[in-house]
Formats: sequence, structure tokens, C-alpha cells
Amino acid sequence: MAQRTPDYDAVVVGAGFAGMYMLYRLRELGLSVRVFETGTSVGGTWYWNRYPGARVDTETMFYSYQFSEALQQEWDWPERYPAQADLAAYARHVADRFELWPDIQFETRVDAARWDDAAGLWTVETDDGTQVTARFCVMATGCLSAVNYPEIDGLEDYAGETYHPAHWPADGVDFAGKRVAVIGTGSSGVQSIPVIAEAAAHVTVFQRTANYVMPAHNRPMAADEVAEIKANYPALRAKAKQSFSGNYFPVAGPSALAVSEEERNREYEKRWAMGGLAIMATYADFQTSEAANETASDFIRNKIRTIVKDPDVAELLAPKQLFLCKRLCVGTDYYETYNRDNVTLVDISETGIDRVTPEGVCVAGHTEPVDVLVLATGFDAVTGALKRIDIRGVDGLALREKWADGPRTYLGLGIAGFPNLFTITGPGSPSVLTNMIPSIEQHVEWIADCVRHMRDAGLDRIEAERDAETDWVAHVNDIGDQTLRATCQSWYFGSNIPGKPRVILPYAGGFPAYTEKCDEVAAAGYTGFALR
Ligand code: N01
Repeated sequence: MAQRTPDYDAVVVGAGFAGMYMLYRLRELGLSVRVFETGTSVGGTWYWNRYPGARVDTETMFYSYQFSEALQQEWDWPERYPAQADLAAYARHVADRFELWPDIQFETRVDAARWDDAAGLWTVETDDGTQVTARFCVMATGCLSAVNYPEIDGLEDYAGETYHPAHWPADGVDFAGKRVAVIGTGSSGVQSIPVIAEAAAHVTVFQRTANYVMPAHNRPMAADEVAEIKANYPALRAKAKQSFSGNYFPVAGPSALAVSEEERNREYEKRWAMGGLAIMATYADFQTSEAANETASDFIRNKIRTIVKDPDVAELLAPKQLFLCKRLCVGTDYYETYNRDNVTLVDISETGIDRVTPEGVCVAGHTEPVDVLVLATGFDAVTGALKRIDIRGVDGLALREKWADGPRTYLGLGIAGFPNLFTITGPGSPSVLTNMIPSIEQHVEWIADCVRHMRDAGLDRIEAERDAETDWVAHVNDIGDQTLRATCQSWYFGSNIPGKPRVILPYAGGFPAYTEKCDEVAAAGYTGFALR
């Protein structure tokens, strides 16, 4: 039984889409809540990622909150894939509408959280040394928020300007007349390179691994299209939740190999014309049959060859790994950009980068002099933001130590040894393999229901059981290792961070199976969790 009155019933770390909704739901239950946020405003990912060309690659009518029918009816998205500024404006609107601001403390980083078992409380410490206590601690720290600065010799001696897409200056960067190097060709590089190339004197792209990039075909939303979606929102949202990614994409069939080549290519062409991520759902065996997967890989490689005029450059841009092994990218004029006179592609797949010198980037003995260096080198995904906080559970157990060989959670929601700590879209939950906003909402609602259950039953301590956690981790790893995603190096497996254990980070069993399991656990009185 708890012995002390805490400063707050709950502390929430992060005021992105997860933290904002968690605040709303916990406050609705009558809890006192303090949210700590490092940035100066709400929005998380969409606050930080202000790089040129940053826009969501999931159709925003569905990449948005659905918990409030009034909100989803009143808000108008300008484009199919709105830009970062529109997403940040939406986040601020949500904070206004639900009066979230007073409970969020900005420009405050959480550095540590310690569990006191005798008191039944978390003590959360921020970067100004302040400590607050709370019964519950909810980590809404994001899956792609811990920035990865690459380990490249000489980087610190570079004399020009250096930027990471996720720490982009609010006032933008003036590229006019400048020579720019971009290191990294994941989603951030893919979106920013064409926009930078329009403004800069020259862009040199250093590519370690080529990625599959689908055209976005972004466009303004048509009034009749918006009206139709809004009129059918509940049904469309429900349908999306029944799909593997929590994102409604039509599936053409169970296997790419069960249809003729003509039919398959017609389907791929349709999805290329449609744009965006829909191609990944075309056939259900992309993650299980290499031959099926190759049909889509070949289709996209051939598209690259038709778009890119220089055949050598086209071959370098044609990915070698299987389709969907790494995260699919969505771009605007990405491949077309390599036809510009002011863009050069440098393949570093064999050589890597020798070093960065004060003047530029040196590869295979040649230094390319540049004025601006863009490090589009990604994130310490899923676990990074949690491990950067010194989280200590029962008997001072450090989360960093517990996760030394890879993350261990029960359902990606709770961690054995860390009572009353919840992780929103934590490792072992579908998170980054799904549409993030529905996944966030599902976690927030599950946590809020659990807290309500505890309050109603007079309970104040919940902890994942070790056996339940062990079984869940084994299940997550089994499913992850069975998919073709396991055949390449990707941030899904932590491979982009030197020394990070190679373990699948998200749950790859799909949104419907996962939510069913969470619902079963709750309905049966939170099986696998010890409550008292
Ligand atoms: O990061 P990434 P990102 N030397 O890790 C290269 C989401 N997102 O920020 O592939 C040289 O994908 C690295 O090479 P390799 C989305 O989920 C969404 O682009 O490891 N190169 C790779 O090319 C996405 O998947 C949106 O061989 C180095 C690149 O840097 C995730 O965020 C927009 C290197 C990193 O690519 C991450 O995307 C943006 C080194 N030392 C992001 N280290 C939208 O919604 C790394 N690289 C649109």
C-alpha cells in the first residue's frame, strides 16, 4: 500500500501525439498529471522534424486522432500528405481544444526516473535538477526520437554547417549558392534531397544502401473526397483497424505467385499510380516468400531504370535487399532528382566514408568539398529514447542493464521489475509497423482503462510478471525472425546503431492480433500482470 502522497498521480514523459492523448485520458479519470517535454511546443516527431520536404507518408485523413468525432469532423487537412508545419499546427489545435497546455512543462528534459517500492512512487528528475513524485510514470517518448549521429572520423573538425533532419533549425537553412552533402538515404534523406537540390548550388548524396521509394503523388484534398471520408469516418476507421498495419490498404490477393505476371504488374502499376505505401499490402506473402517479394522488388527496380537517365546511377539506386526489408520510403521526385545536373550520387556501400575533413567528405581518398553537411542518419529506434533516461526499477535495477541484450517487455506496455511504468508504443508492440496514431490511441486507451480498473478496485501497484514477459519476448522474436524483414540490416533490428543487439524491436504479428491479445489480457483481469 502506498504510504506517501505524491506530487502528481501520473507523470507523462513527452508531449507528442502519445503524451498529449495520455494527458487527456488520465485527466478525464480525475488524475493530476504533469507532462514533461524537451521541446518548446507539442507535436513530438512533428515538432522536431522540420527538415525541407518533411511530410507524413501515411494519408493524413487516417494519420490523425479518432478519439474525438468532433475533432475529426472539424479539422481540415490541406493535402493528402500534409507538411510538417500542418501536422504541428494540428497538434497545437488539439492542445488548444482540449486545454492541455497548463499541464505540460516545456523545455524540460527528463533525465532519470527511480521507483521507490516502499513508497510505491516514481521519482522523476528533470535536467534542471527538479524532482517530482508520481504514482504512475508513462513513457510517451516516441519510437524515432533519439537522434543518431554517425560515428565518422573527423566529424567534429568539419568547418561548415552540420544539420540532422530531426534537429532542424526552426528558421530553416539557406542553401542558396552552397555545396551540400547529404549522408543517408532513408525516408528523411529521400524527402529532403529533392527539395535541397532545388535550392543548393550542388548536392552530393552519399548512399550506403539504396532504398525502395514509392512516389507520393501528393495533392490537395478535394472537397468531395473529404466530405465522403468524414461521412464514413467510423466505418473506415474500423476497417483500418482490421488490417495488418492498422491502415486500410486494399489487398489484391494471398500470393503474388498465384496470379500471372501480367495481372501482377497491372496491380503494381495501379499502386504506383495511386502512390504512397499501398503497394506493401498488394499480396499477403511479401514477408514469407522470397520469390513473391522479388516480383515487387523487380517492378520498382525497373521503374527506377526508366526514370533515371544515367544507367550507372540507376543501377546504384536499384536496391539489392528485398522489398519491405527496410522501411518503405515515399518521395516526391526522388529518382527524378538524380537527372539534375547539380546532383551527384556517391556509392559508399563498399568503402564507407574515410573521414570528414574540415573542408568536406572524404571517400576512397577523394575529398568532396562542401559548405553544408546534412546527416540524415536516422535514429536509435524504439529503445533509444527509453535507454537515454536513467530508469531504475525495483532494487535499483537499471533498464539499460535489463535491456543490455535487447528489450524485454510484456506487450510493449509493461516491464517486469518496473512497477507502475507504462510505455506507449514500446518495444514488443506493433508501433512502427503500423499507422502510429491508431497504435498510440490503442495503447493510451488500454493504459487509461487499466488505471481506472486499479482505482475502482482500490489497487495501486501493477507490474508485468516475469514469465509473461519471457513468453511475450519469445513470441515477438519468433514472429520477427520468421519474416523476410530479418534478411537485411535495418533499424527494425537495431542494426543501424554500432553495438546495439540485433533483436526485432516492433511486434510483427499485426495490429488485429495484437489488439485482440491486449483486450483478452484486460478482460481477464490483466493476466500476466501482478496487481495489488
Ligand atoms: O533514418 P534511416 P531516417 N555512414 O535509419 C545511413 C520514419 N520517418 O531518418 O541503410 C553512412 O531510415 C543509412 O544507411 P544504411 C520512417 O519510419 C518517416 O531516414 O544503414 N550512412 C540510411 O541510408 C523511417 O524509416 C517519415 O546502410 C549512414 C540513413 O543513413 C524512420 O523514420 C520521414 C551512416 C538513415 O536512414 C527513419 O528514417 C522521415 C553512416 N555512418 C522518417 N549511418 C515520413 O513519415 C546511417 N547511415 C515521411
